[in-house]
Amino acid sequence: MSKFYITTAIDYVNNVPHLGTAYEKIAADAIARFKRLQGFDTRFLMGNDEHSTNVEKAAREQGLDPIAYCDKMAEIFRGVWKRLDISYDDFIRTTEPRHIRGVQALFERIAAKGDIYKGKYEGYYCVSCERFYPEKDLIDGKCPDHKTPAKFLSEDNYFFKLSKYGPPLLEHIRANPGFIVPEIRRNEIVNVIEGGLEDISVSRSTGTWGIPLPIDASQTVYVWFDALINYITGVGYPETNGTFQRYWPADVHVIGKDITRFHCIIWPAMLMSAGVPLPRKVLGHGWVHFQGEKLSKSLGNIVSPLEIADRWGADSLRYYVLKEVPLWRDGDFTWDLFIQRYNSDLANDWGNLFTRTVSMIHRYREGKLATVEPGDGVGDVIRDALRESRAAVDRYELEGAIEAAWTIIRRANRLVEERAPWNLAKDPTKAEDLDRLLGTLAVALQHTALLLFPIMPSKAAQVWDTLRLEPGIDQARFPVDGALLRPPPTGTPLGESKPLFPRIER
Ligand code: ME8
Repeated sequence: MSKFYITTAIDYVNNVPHLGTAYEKIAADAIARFKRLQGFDTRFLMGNDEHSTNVEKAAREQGLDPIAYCDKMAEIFRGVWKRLDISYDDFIRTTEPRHIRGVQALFERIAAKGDIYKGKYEGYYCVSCERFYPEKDLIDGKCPDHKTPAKFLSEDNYFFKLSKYGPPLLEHIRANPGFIVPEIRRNEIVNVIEGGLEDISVSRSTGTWGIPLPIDASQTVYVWFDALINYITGVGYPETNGTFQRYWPADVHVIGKDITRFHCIIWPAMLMSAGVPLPRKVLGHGWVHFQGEKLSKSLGNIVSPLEIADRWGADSLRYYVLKEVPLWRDGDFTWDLFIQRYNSDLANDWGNLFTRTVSMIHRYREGKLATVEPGDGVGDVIRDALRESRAAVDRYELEGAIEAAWTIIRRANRLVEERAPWNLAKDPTKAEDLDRLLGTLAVALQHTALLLFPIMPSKAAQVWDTLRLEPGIDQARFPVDGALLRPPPTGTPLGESKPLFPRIER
């Protein structure tokens, strides 16, 4: 069986998850779920990035020991991901012994290669980015991203010979056009490398909140050097048999556009130095804004994904962000558009197809299907949708996969209008036509559940179970190309027609 290994950024835990971090996890989750449906042996890794100065500061502000604080935050993060139905297979924390061991092993290999040397770092550092800045990149002495003053540091540190890896990195990027997507990110990275890479400091001499350097325990590993390694410690590194051998290299790292440089320059250079194969792809997704503004604490517009999920369900939040914020560009969350999408796409289109189909089968046929051969060309619409969904996911266009499901929904709803089953039901000579129509609608609905399961897992499961399909939808697999799923049973009464998405009244 082919494998598929997908990761997200690991989050800093100085704040709780917000809409932006949730978006990334929802998108990666949908991809992982699609891959499982397509029969891949899928591994989905997430985690928390704990050795940051900001995390330590947040802990101290709460009067907690950093590790006690991180334990508490890990529970909070996991709770949010559970509520949003994020189906990670493993969750790594950078304070775990398995990670620390792997970081030290990789560091030692890089040092053994002769790529680490001692030097003096003098320059600016933004604590929020956890990154060193050349003075020329600061604006009035402030971080261009966070607009907060950068700190001047002067420390004896260990450096990594990043400069040496510019040429092989460029060669790799040119030989593998799919390595960095979307293209705009790829061009950005190529420009940075062509501008010349400088060696980077990879240790800190102040503080103890971090992983001790294996070659000098008086220093800790620079937090980014530490964090990036989670992608391999999460599959067992430094052990290179078993899980690591099975899943590495990762098929895709899903991360935000602000941190592509770490993932497309520093990380692959570290791996090249250590002789570990590079990940296949880095996907630098866009930003989610809220009501047109950047999400920021100072603007006070940090919406909790839980608030949306608690009011309108996790599935409708998942649907909204995946439909409205394609991975390759920025997008916006507004309450107006959310309510509009919810009422028109979810309540009217999909929800209505579900309730009307199931209610008619109850009303006219005591809940039982007589035949499940899709007619009226619906079989072909489904076959095309299955193909298009798969192709869209291969291009990481989740909005395209949603659209594929909607071709079935629209066709089926139109069929109801055209064939007017309420009239067929009045005419005993049309009984067979009605049976065929109801069977067609049920099969259409079944396939919408399959295609939307990665996007809206809990509503898709409701549709699936109502149609009395077995085993459960989490065991379902895409049919082979050109085929349809095994249809719902005939003669077994369907479940109740409970509304999928009760309308939101303004
Ligand atoms: O950067 N829209 O952690 P983080 C979309 N610990 N994505 C957003 C976003 C928004 N408004 N805001 C943040 C870190 N993100 C490091 C990563 S990985 C080895 C270490 C994304 O908690 C952001 O781009 O600041 C990143 O991919 C993720 O959320 C975590 O951000």
